[in-house]
Amino acid sequence: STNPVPTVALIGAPTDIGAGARGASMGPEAMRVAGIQPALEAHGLTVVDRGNLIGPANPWQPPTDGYRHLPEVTAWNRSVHEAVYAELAQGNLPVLLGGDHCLAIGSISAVARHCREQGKKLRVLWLDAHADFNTSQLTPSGNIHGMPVACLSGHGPQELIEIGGHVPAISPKWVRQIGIRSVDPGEKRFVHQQDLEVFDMRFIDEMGMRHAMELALATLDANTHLHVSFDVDFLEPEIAPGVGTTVNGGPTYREAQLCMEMIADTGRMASLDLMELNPAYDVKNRTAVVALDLIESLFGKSTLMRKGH
Ligand code: B3U
Ligand code: MN
Ligand code: MN
Repeated sequence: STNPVPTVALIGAPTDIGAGARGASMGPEAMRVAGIQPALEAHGLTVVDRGNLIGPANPWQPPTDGYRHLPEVTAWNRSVHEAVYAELAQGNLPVLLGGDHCLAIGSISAVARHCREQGKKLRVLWLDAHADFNTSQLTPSGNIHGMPVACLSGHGPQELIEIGGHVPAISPKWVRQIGIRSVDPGEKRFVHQQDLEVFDMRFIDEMGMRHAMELALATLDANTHLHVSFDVDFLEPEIAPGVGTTVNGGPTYREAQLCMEMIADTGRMASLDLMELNPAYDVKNRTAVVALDLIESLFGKSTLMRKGH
């Protein structure tokens, strides 16, 4: 791509407000300890660390009316929305360091708002073991980190679906989900009903990561903003134990690398979420190191080896 390389802006969102296990609040610091800023700078990128956003503490209460911590989740997402939107408005590439995946409501609504204002198309790649497409009626847990794709698509509580000022923030048609292997029964029906395009582990087993990614990245053009929402539980737990909700049978290290490299090759990634990293479940920050390695690939770590390809 001949586009100028944007400044990468790291935004920490240290909360586990939407999760079912505590500890994702420590994710941003674990990525800094793993060395995210110098690692990206070593690839020639300009990186600014905006530090951490501030929001309400986790009161650790049971759900009410199908939602756990809805007022606190709303406050955190408003803050994430403003921070991500501000970076995009300056021409920067925001990297949201979560924090649990409920915060994708704030970040992707900001990306969608930016795209609407700039007349750009949006493609969202959702790398996750879960579809995150629950509603208060369908959820088995009330945890809002299981609901962000539904909320962004206009199915959720008013205060969350309207954060970007436009309801729905996105169309499910703009989303491609990769690596999915744990979907609740009612959620499964809703995914089919809303026509979400899902490349689940069965598809990846049969067709390979390469084919899945070719399809997921098809029809991107020069006017497409590509957003990657990377839930660390996407990965096989053997290589990434540091998440609250591990699900066996995820992409291997090699499959995940190929996934990231194919995204990098498009030259279209313009924003990123790195979510659900949970140091309380990790072993010697191993999962943060793996996540950083994959993020480096997203930013083109291996392109030199493909020169003249
Ligand atoms: N689908 C389940 C579990 C879950 C979704 N996302 C995560 N876990 N991380 C739920 O509670 O909605
Ligand atoms: Mn998720
Ligand atoms: Mn997940």
